[in-house]
Amino acid sequence: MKFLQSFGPNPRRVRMYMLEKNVQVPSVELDILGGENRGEAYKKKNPSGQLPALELDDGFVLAETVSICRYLEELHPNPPLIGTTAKERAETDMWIRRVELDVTGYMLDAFRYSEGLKLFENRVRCLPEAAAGMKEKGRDGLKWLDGLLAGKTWLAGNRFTLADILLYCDLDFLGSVGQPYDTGLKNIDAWFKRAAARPSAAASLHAASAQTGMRG
Ligand SMILES: N[C@@H](CCC(=O)N[C@@H](CS)C(=O)NCC(=O)O)C(=O)O
Repeated sequence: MKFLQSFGPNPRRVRMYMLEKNVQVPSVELDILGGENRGEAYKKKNPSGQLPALELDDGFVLAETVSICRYLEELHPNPPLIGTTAKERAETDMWIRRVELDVTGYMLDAFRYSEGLKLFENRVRCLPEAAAGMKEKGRDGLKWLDGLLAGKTWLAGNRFTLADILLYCDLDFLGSVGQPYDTGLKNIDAWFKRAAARPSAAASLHAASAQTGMRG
């Protein structure tokens, strides 16, 4: 198995997940800032041209951070980061969808259309005119999550899950590229500090973060 990875919040999600699991997979580094992931060689492996991906021993290439983590969870169930019962797994999935569809998906696309435009304009269709509204949609979603976190340690209550990893890696990155969360969201702020204090948070940060100033 090979972990095809780079600097960036999505590869970091899988790095943090693997650190939490104490799982080591040999990795191959791609130059994401130089666009190696958009070249034909990589797109033959992952047609989306995005990182990360997991190349299995039979040659199959699994993309999408959540799908990669779900696969690793089946191989390495402990400690559970998705869930041990049908209800727990579904609950984690519910939070993952809320995080990605109602909060960070908007904010990460808005980054591509504004602060990240120079990097992305020749890679994907960019909608600069939509950026401001999408940032607001993301902020609305985060405010909603703030209310849902009241009285809880993690999104799924007492269980630290993949959903927390996704939200943490995305918010940490977004804060370094012009979309810091509102620290007036007291539940999000306390939750963020708890997530940042886990050893896997610092250990998953890519070396390129220091040079670029972007936390990924
Ligand atoms: N939905 C994908 C998103 C992957 C993604 O957006 N990866 C970013 C890195 S954080 C990327 O490849 N950006 C460079 C590019 O699109 O050229 C996943 O969950 O893996």
